[in-house]
Amino acid sequence: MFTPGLTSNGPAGAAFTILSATPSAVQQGLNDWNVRVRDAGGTPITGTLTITSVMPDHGHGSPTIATVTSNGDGTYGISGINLSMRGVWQVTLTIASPQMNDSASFDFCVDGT
Ligand SMILES: [Cu+2]
Repeated sequence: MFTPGLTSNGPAGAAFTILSATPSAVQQGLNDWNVRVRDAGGTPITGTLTITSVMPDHGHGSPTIATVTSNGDGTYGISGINLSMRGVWQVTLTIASPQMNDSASFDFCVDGT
């Protein structure tokens, strides 16, 4: 279940937070998120953010690729996260920057609309 502010921490200490989402509840189909990445001390991490979305139970990913835009302040806009089927999705965010490399995952159950 998605709630604004949902955070997942990576093994290197990065905190990936979904600040807001459109639609506000994760839905089957296209989703847009605003994401913040900080290190364990709360410093924003500006770098290259990538996203993957897969259905572990089905062995496939999204049929189209999301677009990530860095706002230059440790926040990122992600558009077109394509959760194309009902079921369990694992969405992984990965940050690459001179400060840190890390990744963390979110698990969602998409129940259709
Ligand atoms: Cu599937």
